[in-house]
Amino acid sequence: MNLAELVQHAGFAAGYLLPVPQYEEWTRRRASGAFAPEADWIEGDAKTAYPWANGLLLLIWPYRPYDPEAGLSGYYPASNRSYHAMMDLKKGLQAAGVRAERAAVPVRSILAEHGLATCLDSDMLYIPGLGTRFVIQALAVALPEEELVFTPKRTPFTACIHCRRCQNACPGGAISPRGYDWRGCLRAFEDGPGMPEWVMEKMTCLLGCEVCQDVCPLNHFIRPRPMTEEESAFDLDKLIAGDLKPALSLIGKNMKKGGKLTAQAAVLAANQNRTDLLPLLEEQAARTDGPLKDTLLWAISKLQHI
Ligand code: B12
Ligand code: SF4
Ligand code: SF4
Repeated sequence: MNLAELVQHAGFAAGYLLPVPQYEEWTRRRASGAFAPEADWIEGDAKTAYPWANGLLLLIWPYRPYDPEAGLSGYYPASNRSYHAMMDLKKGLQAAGVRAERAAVPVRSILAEHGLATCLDSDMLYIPGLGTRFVIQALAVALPEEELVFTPKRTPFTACIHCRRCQNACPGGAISPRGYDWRGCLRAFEDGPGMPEWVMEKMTCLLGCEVCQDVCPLNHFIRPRPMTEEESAFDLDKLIAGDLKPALSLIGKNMKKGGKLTAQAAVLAANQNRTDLLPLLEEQAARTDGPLKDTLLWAISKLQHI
């Protein structure tokens, strides 16, 4: 078995084999409520969570963002592709007799600790040559002793030029001289069909927020790309009409969560002044109830008052 070849064959730009960590301070901070609820499923003490593993394979999947007018985060389609690549790699390892399981670990802390990446003021992780535009996947592995060759630690480095562009542009005020606070980050409130009004007012794209990464000069060497024909699945009219299947096949079924995509499409339609979508929004509102209906009504009211 050649681990580097398997990683490359699966389509990852890099795979780092690292010791299984045990982050007591990280776990304590999380328990004190310092982290967003989305971090609840992560195992700070990976040694206890994966006692059979002797290594962690951290996998890096770079991607290009979409043109800003596409109104879609490039991260989530890339995340879905990298997830399937990781599952293929897992099967390849298992076929070679190596136990491998997806690991829910604090991937940024691990990469930063080993000098393989560095954290910017925007709270995004940066890798030279990739900017912040990459997805990180992790596999816990039980490799035979002769294969257990860890990636050497590098000297920690800095990259942020503290230009404050992310701070000035962040629509929620999440980035300040005191650091990043998830309570101001739009993405933290976009997981369901209902969203706080301040989030809806400031949303600029579907599936998360791209603003701090778009403005960062450390990303400007990465050319955005137009959407493909297949990605027209994210057209707002289709999502508002509830035609979600083609879009979900590109981002994963777990993104469905109670009308979240339809809700985000309605909000974006309102923020983009898409009065042409008013009849469709009204039709959908008439046959919906609960938080999704409230979101549709918010979008309708906004469009009616332009
Ligand atoms: C919870 C979570 C969120 C929360 C909170 C985000 C946050 N910044 O804390 C919400 C839902 C808001 C969110 C939003 C987004 N997220 Co998110 N999120 C996560 C998740 C699941 C856990 C992160 C976490 O625990 N944060 C708590 C912080 C404090 O801990 P940490 O991540 O370990 O990182 C800190 C340490 O590394 C520490 N540190 C710095 N130097 C050193 C050195 C040492 C030795 C140590 C030990 C630690 C350390 O500083 C880091 C930053 O505070 C990770 C996936 C994962 N498995 O980790 C993805 C992840 C961080 N998210 C990611 C992305 C892409 C996003 C969004 C861009 C999505 C979008 N398009 O909207 C936004 C960006 C928001 C932002 N500016 O950070 C990517 C980031 C990739 C990258 N290049 O950095 C990740 C890694 C997912 C992935 N698998 O690729 N996310
Ligand atoms: S925009 Fe400027 S301050 Fe913000 S992360 Fe990028 S380099 Fe750092
Ligand atoms: S993802 Fe958006 S809301 Fe969150 S910190 Fe970046 S710019 Fe601010």
